Amino acid sequence: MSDHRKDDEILGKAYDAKLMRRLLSYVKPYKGYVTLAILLNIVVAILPSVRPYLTKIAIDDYIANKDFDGLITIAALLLGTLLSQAVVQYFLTYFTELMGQKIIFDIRVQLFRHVERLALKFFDKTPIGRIVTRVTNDVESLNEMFSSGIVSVFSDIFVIIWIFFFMFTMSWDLALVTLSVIPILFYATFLFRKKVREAYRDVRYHLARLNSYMQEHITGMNVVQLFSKEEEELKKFSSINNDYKNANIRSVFYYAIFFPFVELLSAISIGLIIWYGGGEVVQNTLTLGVLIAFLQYTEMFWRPVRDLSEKYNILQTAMASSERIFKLLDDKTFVKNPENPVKLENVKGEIEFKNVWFAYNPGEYVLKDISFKINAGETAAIVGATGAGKTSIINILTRFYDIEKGAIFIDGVDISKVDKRDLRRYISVVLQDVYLFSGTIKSNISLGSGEITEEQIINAAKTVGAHDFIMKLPGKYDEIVKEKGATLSVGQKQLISFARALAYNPKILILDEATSSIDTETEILIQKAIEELLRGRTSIVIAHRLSTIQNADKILVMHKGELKEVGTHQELLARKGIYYKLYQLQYKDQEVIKSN
Ligand code: DCP
Ligand code: MG
Repeated sequence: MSDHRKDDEILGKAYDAKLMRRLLSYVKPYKGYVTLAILLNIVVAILPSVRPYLTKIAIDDYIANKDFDGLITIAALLLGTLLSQAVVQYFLTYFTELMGQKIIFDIRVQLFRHVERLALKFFDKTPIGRIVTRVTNDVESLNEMFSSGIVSVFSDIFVIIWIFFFMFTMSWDLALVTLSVIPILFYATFLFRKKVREAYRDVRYHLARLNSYMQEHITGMNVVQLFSKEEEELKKFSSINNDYKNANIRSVFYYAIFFPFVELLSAISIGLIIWYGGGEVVQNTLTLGVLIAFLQYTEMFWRPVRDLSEKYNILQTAMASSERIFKLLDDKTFVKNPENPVKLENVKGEIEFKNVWFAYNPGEYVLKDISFKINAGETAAIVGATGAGKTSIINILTRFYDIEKGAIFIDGVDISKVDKRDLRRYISVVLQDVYLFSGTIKSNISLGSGEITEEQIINAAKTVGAHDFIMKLPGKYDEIVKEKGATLSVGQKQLISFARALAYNPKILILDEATSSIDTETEILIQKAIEELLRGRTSIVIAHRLSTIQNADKILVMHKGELKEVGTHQELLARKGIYYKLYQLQYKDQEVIKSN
């Protein structure tokens, strides 16, 4: 957790050359847009800077000489610059937004593809909210940089350059006087940036706290309500919310000081123009037109200056975001695929574990020296107390996690030498908690696989006994599954997940039996369904039902990460060991429902 906290606190430099180079690599495919944007920026910058100069000509050359035709020409020119500025601005905005959207589209795809490939180990450590934030908020702040940030920095700089150019050509001494406040401006900006940067870090930190608190509590809402903890949770939330508010107010405070201060500086330079320039006009060393043009230029000058300090924040946010995005992209928690994978073909389904050691965290072994063999077509039941390592056996057989020592074989082939996708093609897993996706019943059975026909879907549903209840739904197989199947019962969801496993007709079936109790009628359905599922294929069942255990060819008894006993129900009972005790404690009282 603390590691991720740090993630959100990444403050980053406002400009980091290495990060920027990597960011710019995303811009490369859109070089054309960038060139166009820069050209349009130059035009957009020069058009307004010409206007005060035109004003000066109007006053000094035409008004002074009472040249009415000249005035009309100037007026037409002024109007022309205004109109063309509007047109160019339109294209500029359009193309830069387009470019920004295209770039972040690419980044989002890359992020999603990367996250899909990450090993489950990564998700054990990373809260979902954080990954979602990367793909949404962080990418969005990059968009801001690409579309409004970077490009308009150019136009701000060009505007300033043009203003300087016109000011110095008209009167260099007045230009120097006007710009004498600039050192103060630089110093103020420097202080402002530093303060805002600190405040910004606080804001991010408190926002991250707020988000993870919200996420946790929405996920666990039923628990909160069951135990009537709403009031207390609200109090905790309010305190976090309050910290966040205060952090925001602190950051706004600096803006509230800085912007009026810039206004003040701008007023001072106007005062300087009127005092120094006015004096020169009186002494006839300066024309009135130049004085008025200078007043207009000063007004124009401060807007890009103010914008630039805002851009600084955009840049800084984007840098921090890109650092977090790249950190995610650089996370290489993959389950390694062999370079020259062995092809699994005509799998019969024999499974063998040879001296397997496994740990989720280095050194903390949850599976210790496990060896067993399941022949093709056999059903093996794994039993053991909670935390004994049953689910872990499944996790390593499907290569969600890699083992530390030993080897696992399917039909005599070491699975670490097989491509993960190839391996998983032969294995179907039905998990303890059924996960349904948004979509239809049909798409939840086929998981969108084009290889599975409608007929196969319906057959699978019929075999596991899900067909009847599906046909009673208003939309039948096209019924929309809402919110992870919240409108279906636990038993119904299980039947759907059985159908899903069966539709793939796997050689090896793994079933983590749910412990949740269901009514007798559904229980009969499910027992039947399980019998169907296991028929004719190698199966490993983490069994909680006595019926499943009794029907198994082999029972593997796990105890604290070790495989303690192997045998049939009768053999193990006769042994009077761990299984015997488990049976007395857990299974004996289960009524075996005769399904036929
Ligand atoms: N464990 C872990 N990290 C995970 C999953 C589990 O550190 N991502 C630990 C918790 C247990 C041990 O591994 O101490 C074995 O967990 P299993 O999930 O294999 O336990 P079972 O499946 O046997 O338990 P249950 O019957 O409760 O499902
Ligand atoms: Mg388990």
